[in-house]
Formats: sequence, C-alpha cells, structure tokens
Amino acid sequence: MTLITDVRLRRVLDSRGNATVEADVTTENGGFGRAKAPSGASTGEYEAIELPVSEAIAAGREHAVPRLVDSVYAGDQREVDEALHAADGTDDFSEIGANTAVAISMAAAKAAADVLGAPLFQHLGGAFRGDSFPVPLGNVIGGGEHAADATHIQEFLSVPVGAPSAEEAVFANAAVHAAVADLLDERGVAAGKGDEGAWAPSIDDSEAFEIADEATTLVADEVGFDIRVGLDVAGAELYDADDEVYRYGDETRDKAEQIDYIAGLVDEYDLVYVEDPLDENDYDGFAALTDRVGNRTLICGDDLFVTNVERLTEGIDAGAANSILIKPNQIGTLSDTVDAVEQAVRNGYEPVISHRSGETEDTTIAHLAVATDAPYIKTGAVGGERTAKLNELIRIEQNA
Ligand code: 2PG
Ligand code: MG
Repeated sequence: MTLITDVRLRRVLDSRGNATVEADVTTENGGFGRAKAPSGASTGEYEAIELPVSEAIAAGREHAVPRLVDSVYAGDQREVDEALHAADGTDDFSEIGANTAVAISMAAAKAAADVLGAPLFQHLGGAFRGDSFPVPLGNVIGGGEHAADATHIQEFLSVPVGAPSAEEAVFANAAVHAAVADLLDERGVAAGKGDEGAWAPSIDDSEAFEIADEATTLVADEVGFDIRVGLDVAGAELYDADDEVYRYGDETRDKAEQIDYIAGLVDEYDLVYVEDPLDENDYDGFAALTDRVGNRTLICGDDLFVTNVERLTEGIDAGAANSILIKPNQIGTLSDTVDAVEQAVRNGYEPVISHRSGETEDTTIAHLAVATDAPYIKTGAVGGERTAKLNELIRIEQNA
C-alpha cells in the first residue's frame, strides 16, 4: 500500500544560501513526503560524501530513482535504504551523494507516514515511547568554522536539564540567547551571528565561558529550573596533525594539556556536555578523558563516530566517549542512522540527535529524536531553520 510511484529531486536553498537537495516521494494511495539534506561546515573526515548538488541530483536520477519507482515500498524503510545503497555501490555514498541519499530516505519515511495517516515520529518507531522529551541543546555563543573572528571553541550550548517540558526548555534556550546579547552589550562587545544563529563575538574563550555561565544562571533563576552549560569543542578543527597540538590562536596545547584543559573546564563550569574535545582520530585521548570525567559529564563523539556503527563500535571497545552525536546525513540513510542509535543505547552511550550548521526548514530530526527516545536534540536556539525543528518538537509534545 505504500509502493513508491514517483521520486523527484530538485535544488533548493539552505540557510547559508547554498544549494541543497530536496526530494519528493509519492506513493500509491496518495502518500507524499518531502525532505531536504542539511550540510556541515566542520565536517568529519569519515563522513559519507556530500557531492556538489547538481552532480548528486543527476546521479540520483540516473541510479536511485529507477530502483525505487514501482518496485519499493516507502513503508519498508530498510528496503528503501538498501535500494539507495545498491544504487550507489560504494561504502560512502560517493556515487550518488549522501545529500541525495538522505533526502530520499527521509522523504520516503514521510510519504509512508502520510499514507498511514500517522505523525512521522510514530511511523519511525515512536508508538511505544514514554512521555519523556529530548532536552534541546541551544547554541548561544559560537565561532570556530561557523563564524570568522569569534571564539575558538565552536559552540557554547545552553542545556536546560531541569526543564519540565520541551516547550519550557525551548523558551529557556531562547531566553539564554537573549541574556547573552544583554551581557555582551553591557560589556560593550558588538556581535553578529554565526551559521547556527549563535552570537559570534570577537572575544576569547574564557570570556565566553563567563558570559555563558552568567546567562544560564540568570535565566535558571528566572524560570526556576536548572540550566547548565555544554560545549562543542570541534577538536578536529583545532588540531594541527603535523605539530600534534591543538591551536587556539597563538596558544597551543599538546594532547595531555588538552585533556587537562577540558577536564578543568568540566569542573570549573560544571559542564554537562562536551562534544569532540579531541581530534577525530584520537580514540585513546577520548578514552582517557572519559575515564577522568565521564562519571559527571557527557563526552560526545561527533566527528569521531560520524553516526557510523563501525566507528562507534571501535569507540565502545576503546572506552572512548559515553555519548554519540547522530546526524542522518553523516551516514546517508535513516536505517543506518537508527542502527547507530540502537548500538549506542545497547552500550550505554547517550544519543544526541543533531542538526548541521547548514540547515533548511526540514523537521525530520525533531521526529527522529522523539521516535528514538533520545535524551537530547541539538538544533540551535533561534533562527527560522532552527525554530522549524524546535516548534515541531513543541507540537509533537502537545500531540498537535
Ligand atoms: C557540529 C555541527 C552542528 P557542522 O559540529 O556538531 O552543530 O556543525 O554541521 O558544521 O558539522
Ligand atoms: Mg560537532
């Protein structure tokens, strides 16, 4: 009843003004799903390959569409995703592009949900979920690859761990974002915004810590629940492999110093979450840091694991990290994405469903986070392509 009858691919805009792939999947009985691929800036070395959009669309039309139309059921997500793998024939989607693959994979899921008359999260496995909701990680100050002349650490995140509902958590992050603006203003610091809508002032990381700490404390007092600070260090972007040091402008830290530095920050700022504190090849470093502070904070692998079950399994064996960032376009299909979530949960790793710095109004990740009962979702604090997901989370919470 969900046989795919048509797949259309087109070029549309993303939040950075770049082209991205949009897929429309139509099924018999009038099912329709539309999805768009996001795009990273601080991409991991081991991610599935994003092809230039025109190439990805041409290859998708030539190889993937004929395998799907009139032969695959949109409701059988594994069959859809196997067809995408077969159409591609490589292990990193370098033939049809992970951007085309992920857009079709997500659009098929939406078309199947449409035929069934169910919300996407239910179709994706949410029928037996409890009533907990993912806590949104809101990027409030940032730099790195997402903004020029701003902080070295890529993201300072507001984490409303004590929020009684997704709705209150979403508004708390927006309030922290506004409080940061006031604090910057008081200090006479001008700031534009980075790719994800976070403030991107030209201040050093220590000042950003002070401001993030103060803003979260101020808002926590106002709203009456706990809001903590988290980070995405994006360590691979700071790492200079030739000299084996992490570069923070003129300052450098070797591996041992980097581990000490991060462990010190966890204690000083009571950090609840630290993503990619070390380079994407450094399983040992991740393991050493997890051993030191993993009992009191999440150490999350993004570029380290790239939503890839094999890399995650290597990390589990090494004791590296205790959390994984989950980005469907890093691996190319929803089936591979859910496999990574399940492998994480089986091994006590917390999955964090995430946006990319280049986004669209697509809301699939909000449904994925709810469907998989993920404890966290990282999808910004403000900005239309970010609020699309946050508002969808509020609607899902209210069964609207
Ligand atoms: C990250 C992401 C999203 P990008 O590093 O976690 O915040 O950034 O999409 O640029 O990889
Ligand atoms: Mg990251």
